[in-house]
Amino acid sequence: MEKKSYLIPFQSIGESSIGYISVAESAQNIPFEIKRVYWTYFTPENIVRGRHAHRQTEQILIAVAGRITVTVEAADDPIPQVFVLDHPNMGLYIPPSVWHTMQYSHSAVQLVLASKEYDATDYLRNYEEFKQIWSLKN
Ligand code: T46
Repeated sequence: MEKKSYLIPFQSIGESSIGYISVAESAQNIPFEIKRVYWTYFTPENIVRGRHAHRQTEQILIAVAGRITVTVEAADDPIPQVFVLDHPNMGLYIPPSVWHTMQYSHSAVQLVLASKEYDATDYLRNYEEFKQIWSLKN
């Protein structure tokens, strides 16, 4: 059984009169050592990004502004799950071997915490290959 995608609620430290801070820390609330951080912004609303799975990289996606609709499909479960990230205190953990796509509201800024440095060979960008590799494993 592969690991599943799941939401990670971050604590909102503060109050409305002074604003909030949320914290991601490897030994505390992140299930891997963070090796890379990147962010995505100014994505037109009609664009679907992603359309890939990772061989090894684990990630957490956070909509630090705006709204992100993330669709995930686990290699061992053909029924896709849809997560709407619309609050900066919520993260979505995506394990390896999960096909994912993202759509962004106009103002969305996506922050991603990743368990590995960037490596183009870690990406599976062909959906048929993604399904085939999984079926060969089982
Ligand atoms: C993911 C989703 C959530 C780099 O050179 N270094 C990097 O660390 C990253 C993340 C990307 N790039 C280059 C590779 C491509 O030439 O940036 C370009 C766009 O990457 P991509 O088409 O993979 O972008 P998205 O938005 O479809 O996917 C990104 C991440 O790449 C991916 O790992 O899971 O965000």
